[in-house]
Amino acid sequence: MDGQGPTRRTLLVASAATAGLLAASGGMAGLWRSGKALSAAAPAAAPGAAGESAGIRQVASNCNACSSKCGFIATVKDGRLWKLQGNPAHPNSKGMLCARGHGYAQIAYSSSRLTDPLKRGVDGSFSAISWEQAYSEIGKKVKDIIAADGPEALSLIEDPRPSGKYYSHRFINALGSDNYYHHSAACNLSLTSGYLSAIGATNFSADIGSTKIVVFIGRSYADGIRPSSASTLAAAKASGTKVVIVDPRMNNTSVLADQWLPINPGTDLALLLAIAHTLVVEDLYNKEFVANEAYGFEEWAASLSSYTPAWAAGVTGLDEQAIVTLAKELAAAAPKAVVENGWRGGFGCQYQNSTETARAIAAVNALLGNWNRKGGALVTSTPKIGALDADKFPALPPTPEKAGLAEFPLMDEGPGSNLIVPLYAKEGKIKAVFFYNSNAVKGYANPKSWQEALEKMELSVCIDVQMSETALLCDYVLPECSYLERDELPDLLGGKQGNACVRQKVIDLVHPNTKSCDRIYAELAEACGVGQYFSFTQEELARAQLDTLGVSYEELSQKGAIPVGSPFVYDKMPAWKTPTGKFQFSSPAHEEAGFEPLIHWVAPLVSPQGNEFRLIGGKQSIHSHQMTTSIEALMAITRDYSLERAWINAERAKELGIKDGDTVTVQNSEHSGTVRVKVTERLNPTAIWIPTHYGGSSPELKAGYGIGLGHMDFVPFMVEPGVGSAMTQEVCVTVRKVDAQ
Ligand SMILES: Nc1nc2c(c(=O)[nH]1)N[C@H]1C(S)=C(S)[C@@H](COP(=O)(O)OP(=O)(O)OC[C@H]3O[C@@H](n4cnc5c(=O)[nH]c(N)nc54)[C@H](O)[C@@H]3O)O[C@H]1N2
Ligand SMILES: Nc1nc2c(c(=O)[nH]1)N[C@H]1C(S)=C(S)[C@@H](COP(=O)(O)OP(=O)(O)OC[C@H]3O[C@@H](n4cnc5c(=O)[nH]c(N)nc54)[C@H](O)[C@@H]3O)O[C@H]1N2
Ligand code: SF4
Ligand SMILES: [Mo]
Repeated sequence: MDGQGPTRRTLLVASAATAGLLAASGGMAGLWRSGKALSAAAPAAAPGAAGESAGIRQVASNCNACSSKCGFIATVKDGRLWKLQGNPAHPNSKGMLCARGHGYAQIAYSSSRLTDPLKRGVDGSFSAISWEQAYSEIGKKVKDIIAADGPEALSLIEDPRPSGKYYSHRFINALGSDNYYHHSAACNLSLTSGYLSAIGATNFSADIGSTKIVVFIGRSYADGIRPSSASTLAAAKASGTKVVIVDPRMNNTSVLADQWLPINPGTDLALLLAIAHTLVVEDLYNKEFVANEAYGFEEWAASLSSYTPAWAAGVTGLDEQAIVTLAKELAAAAPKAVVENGWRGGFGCQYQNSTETARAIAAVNALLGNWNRKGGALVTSTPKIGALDADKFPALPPTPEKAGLAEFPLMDEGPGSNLIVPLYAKEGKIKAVFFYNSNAVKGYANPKSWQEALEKMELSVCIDVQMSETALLCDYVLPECSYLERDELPDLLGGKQGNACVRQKVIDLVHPNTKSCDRIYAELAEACGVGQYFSFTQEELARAQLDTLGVSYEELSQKGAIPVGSPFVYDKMPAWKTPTGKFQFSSPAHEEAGFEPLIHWVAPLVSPQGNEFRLIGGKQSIHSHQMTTSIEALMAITRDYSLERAWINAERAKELGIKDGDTVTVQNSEHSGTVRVKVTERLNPTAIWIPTHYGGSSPELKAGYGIGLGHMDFVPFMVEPGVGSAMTQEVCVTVRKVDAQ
């Protein structure tokens, strides 16, 4: 994609600088301000005059600081990134970026950046090598492994990005393997797998803008940020929507909430089953829906008898009457009443019962008769690329079945469970792994387990922009340029209105020896002997893909986001792409795989005993997973507000002689670490809550190194039966005050 002229990159938008001027602080400020100051109020470019001559350009692109990929308009001054403004045309940003979106842009100029390919020596130290050497050594190893063990010994793991997900998948498939996985086993694999079995789709959207009451089960719009979600909720609240937060922690969305239910962690399923019980026993459910659209209702309804509100109160720690009242309020408002779809926090991957919890959320929405109704639960679609010219973009060879399908027969197959990779590595069945945009070692399961697995591998390759904990353990580290320095394939987003969006190169390469992932994969493929599958440029592919959608490449480049397809229509029932073609209260696939087919109670795997706490976690608005802790400006905020502190309930703290601000040791069989505490009434007493961004253990990422606790360090290697999620909160710890010296 080199050689793109200013015509494509240059946006003729006339917006005055309305959104936040990038507030660069700390060490990066000098780099950011190397050009002359541009007033926040100054028009960035006049209509029809791109401002090239004045050294100012604007480019539409999108963020890479989390999977929302919000659209922005970047202003570039004298070749340097000057500021970002949310793109109003982009469905996830709707004109706003979050703090991470601004802060993470500093990665382009960060001193933590990888600048050259690296090879790890026997002593664990890295030396810079040429791309040619990296490709030829990796290519030879891949060919040797295929010759000795077949392509099924290869694997690839990524957190998907617009180009990454195409090129990564195509690369591993071209080599003859379908051992391709997303990060999902540590994010939302239980959720997508559970919804697949109930509704035949991996997710739905809660129609919050039109609902009367919304219940959030472990999802916090004010912490796990997506700007459009937060603004929709704020507007709904202002127009009278009742907002109920179910969370062991009074999270920051509480500022928009009417009610907080401080549930015992891991017991949301009991609450949902008791709501279902009440709706059925009190005859408050939608009979037309269950008669026309559902499979297995009668049997399921009969099975609910023991899930009384009194039983659920005992399990969840909530008030029995509060459960009954909530069920009745939902029924009274239905179909403009919805249990929100969630993302990670409560049931994305945390517990032995997480998949079942997702099924139960779908079932409560079904009883409310709200599927595809205004103010209810909507199954929307995502635009799909059509067939491409097979001569130009050749079909891929057949591959053996993805590893993990036999072990986890109920998992959402697309992202799969990446935990099969360490499991198979330990058995000698997988011998090579590629990581793209993924810090699996620190975030997907216990880091020691990943380390052992990687030690057994014959080849490990990490494609990253900085020296992550995963990169530190790989044989080869390949430096990608940052998202601000590369073009990517169109990004297709679903919702009430589908959209095509685009990431474009904003600035020239900061480090000349870094490359974009399309080039890295095409060149790696050539070295591995399968270059014929990559005989096209990324731009040719992007144009061909957009042609199938009837979208102009030039127009998309200029606007950054364009609506595609028809808008969602209310009241047309979902297609229910389930095996029975119906909404499923009972799942034949579960039965076939030897699991209980009806949606039912499953207890969490472990419960805190004696002095123990359950270790739970969550997002903070200024960080993304572990990766933004390398950004000094964001870590400065962490330091200023001591955001790394663990939360502990005030009563429990008192019992343990712990005061606000004390340093404690948090310990279990896997790990022990010290951290300061925040003593609070805002937490269920059975839990200790930590922000999941900290505990960085790569010395190369200085800003975050050694600060706070790393959640996954405490989590034993485990997999949720059936789907293979990491069960990240089936973990108990003890907490004791560190005596003052
Ligand atoms: N700031 C920020 N925003 C992000 C991201 C990020 O890294 N940082 N990442 C994006 C991604 S990839 C994701 S997956 C989403 C995640 O978005 P969310 O799922 O909203 O994020 P979390 O903060 O993990 O979890 C939300 C809440 O779940 C609560 N919780 C924990 N255990 C339980 C439980 O057992 N039951 C219930 N009911 N609640 C529980 C936590 O206390 C927390 O307040 O955020 C997205 N947006
Ligand atoms: N401890 C812990 N574990 C977690 C989470 C958490 O918050 N804490 N969150 C969970 C959730 S919700 C999710 S979705 C997953 C997320 O899983 P990951 O996406 O693997 O999480 P990150 O830790 O953000 O790691 C992303 C990696 O991509 C690299 N990277 C950033 N930009 C680029 C780029 O442009 N190109 C390339 N090639 N690499 C890049 C970063 O340097 C980092 O090493 O983790 C899950 N596990
Ligand atoms: S939510 Fe924030 S970090 Fe995520 S893509 Fe949007 S602006 Fe970037
Ligand atoms: Mo996630």
